[in-house]
Amino acid sequence: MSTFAVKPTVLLVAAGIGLGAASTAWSAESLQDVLKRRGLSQQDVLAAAKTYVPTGKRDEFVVFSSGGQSGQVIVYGIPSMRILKYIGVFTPEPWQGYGFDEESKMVLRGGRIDGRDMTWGDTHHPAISETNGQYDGQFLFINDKANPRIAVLDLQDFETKQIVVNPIYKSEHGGAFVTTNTEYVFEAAQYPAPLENQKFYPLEEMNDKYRGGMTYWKFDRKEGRINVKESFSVELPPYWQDLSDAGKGPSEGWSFTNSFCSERYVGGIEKGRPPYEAGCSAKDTDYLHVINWKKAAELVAAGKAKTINNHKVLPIDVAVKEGILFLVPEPKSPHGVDVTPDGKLIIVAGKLDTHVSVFSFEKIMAAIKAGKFESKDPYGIPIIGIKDALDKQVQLGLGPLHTQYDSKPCVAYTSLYVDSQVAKWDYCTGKVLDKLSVHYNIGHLMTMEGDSVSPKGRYLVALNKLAIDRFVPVGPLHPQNHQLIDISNDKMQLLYDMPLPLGEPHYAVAIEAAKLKPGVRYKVGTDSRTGKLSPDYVRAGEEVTTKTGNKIVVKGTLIRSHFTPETIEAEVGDEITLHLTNLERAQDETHGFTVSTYNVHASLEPGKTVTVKFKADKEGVYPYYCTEFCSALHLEMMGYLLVKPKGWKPTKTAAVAQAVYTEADYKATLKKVADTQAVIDSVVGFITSVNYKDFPDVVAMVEDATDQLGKIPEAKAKAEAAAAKKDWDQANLWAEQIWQYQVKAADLGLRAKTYLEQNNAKKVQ
Ligand code: RUQ
Ligand code: CUA
Repeated sequence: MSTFAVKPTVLLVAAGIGLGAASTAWSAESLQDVLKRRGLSQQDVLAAAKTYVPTGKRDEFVVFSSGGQSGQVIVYGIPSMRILKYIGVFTPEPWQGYGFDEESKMVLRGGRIDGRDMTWGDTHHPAISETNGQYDGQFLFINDKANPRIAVLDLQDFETKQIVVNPIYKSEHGGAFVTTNTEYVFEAAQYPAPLENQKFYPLEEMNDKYRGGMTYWKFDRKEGRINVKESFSVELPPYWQDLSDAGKGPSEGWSFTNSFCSERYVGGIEKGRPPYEAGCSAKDTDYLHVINWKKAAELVAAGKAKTINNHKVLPIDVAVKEGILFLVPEPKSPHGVDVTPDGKLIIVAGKLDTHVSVFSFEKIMAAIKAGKFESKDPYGIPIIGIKDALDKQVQLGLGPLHTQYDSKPCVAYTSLYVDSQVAKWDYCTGKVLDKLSVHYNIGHLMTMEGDSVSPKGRYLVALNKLAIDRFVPVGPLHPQNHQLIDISNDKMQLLYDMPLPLGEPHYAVAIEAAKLKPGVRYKVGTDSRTGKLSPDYVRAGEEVTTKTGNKIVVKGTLIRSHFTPETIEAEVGDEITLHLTNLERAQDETHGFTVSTYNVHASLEPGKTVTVKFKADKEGVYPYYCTEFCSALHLEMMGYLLVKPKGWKPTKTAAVAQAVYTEADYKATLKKVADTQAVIDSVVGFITSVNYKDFPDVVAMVEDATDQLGKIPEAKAKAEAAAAKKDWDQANLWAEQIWQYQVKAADLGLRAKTYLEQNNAKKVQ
């Protein structure tokens, strides 16, 4: 038997003995014993059973959470709360090579502001693309509050594809929110400033020269990108626009944006003035902005906008004259604006109020139609009387912030920041149904597909701002605490605390896992950031290195467990560009790439082509290697970058040091090869005896294995030619290479076989 076949048997026997011993120990401890030993209550066990996802099983929902100051997106599953991925968005992310390879640098470059690279971001509000008001699982949008930007992520591969910079704001908060068919992605300003770029006006001129606004980014679904040219903004007064939501159903075509500091207060502690916090919360009400975005888009198309910083902005006076912009007073220091799933009501919370205000879209429209306004603001915008717009107000508790919806009609959940509670209530009757304490000081909360026209109920996540005593202490900076809550019964039940150690996640969205259909491999040669084939990819056998002047271009490939080429020779000062293609098709066969001390890194998932560029500006010998543990010979997946001093000439030809092999070694290797072939034949026999072609993942593995086997004849010819010359070193090494190809093919074959067995492949004759 070959060593290849023996090893697994030995392992199995060892594992069998181990298991036998362990199972005796396990059976000695009953569930009751464990409860006692760990001090768990029945309630704890119930919660555990509701969140536990056994190995091999998957979560029901997938969450996309903002990663706060990390500038990333965090992906995790519900109910297990297991983290699945961090996605680099506004900041470089080394594992994914994001910001270290040329393709992703292009994406980050789209987020440059005033010619400067922004290497951090503060992600706030993710939004999943919608079709007819339902999450469709195709795209994710998220904003950067600190440096006003919006990013587009494609859920085909969970990668960031585009970053757009807001052309007129200096800060923002209320983005991203999408319209019911993702025609537009909203981004509202936060702190007013002059809209013209790099233009100074003193604070005293705030009322005249500072502005807020609401940007409508046009989304081109076919391209999967925001169309910057067709995007526009509506100019708004220098109130501090906050959060937004899109109308749906009857309110489709409208957008709602709340605001605070409509006092337009200017602070200045250093000059003896009371701080912003006092001046900006003095009035009893601020304004909800009600905007007809559909009409606004038509007005912009009709040329009614002015251009600021190359961007179309619909002026306030035009918006007022055309009847597309209205204000509704909202109490007090408002926060959160959430349209009900049926699109009829708009729920606004007030940070300093104990109520939530439920506004009626129908009433708002009736007032507009009747021209019934209580007054105008200083900018001439009609103000609808609060009584003419309110459906009801409901007292919930201290510090209400955000509202999410249940699958059950009329049921809503509102976060209470000061009370550290979630309030469950009925927005049709105004009754409070239940309250649950969370830990601590909840900001946003999120139900499953809770922003869509058909929320899925089941679970709620409380995004708590403080964790305080919930976790093992890790120093003064605490992780955030996402708490999972079961909302499928009348009473809410707290199930799970999840620490999130990647910045302050502001908001999250959850989608049914079944709606996501990401790919597991790229078409070979794909530049994932553009979604197109890279002009620089090569297939196996086409690898090439060229040098023109001081520019070296390598078009290489990666496949278990080697790079082609394995040596790159350069002179100090050469500029090196590597276009690397991962030829693998098998799922999860990612290779990484780095050149030591040159600060480059790439992640090459199956089929991907990535470009790495750097200047070989220092003499020396620099190993490059694969950074993903991809195979048994992962550590051997390497090569050398040789950076020679200018004008260097070899002085003596040193033979490459080699072990000395004999004819007996060669024969032994040939025997090993023959034995391994027998294993491969039996695996192939099994695979072809079943309907493997019905399993695309297996087909990909078989293709990869065939690739590996296909290289054997060339190696075999080389081995035989060397043997004919009695060059046993070369003969043995090429025979070893044949065995390497076999081992990789066998590895793939065995994986395919296991897959087929587990998925009940059927016999074919
Ligand atoms: S908000 S601080 Cu989403 Cu309550 Cu940003
Ligand atoms: Cu490829 Cu490790």
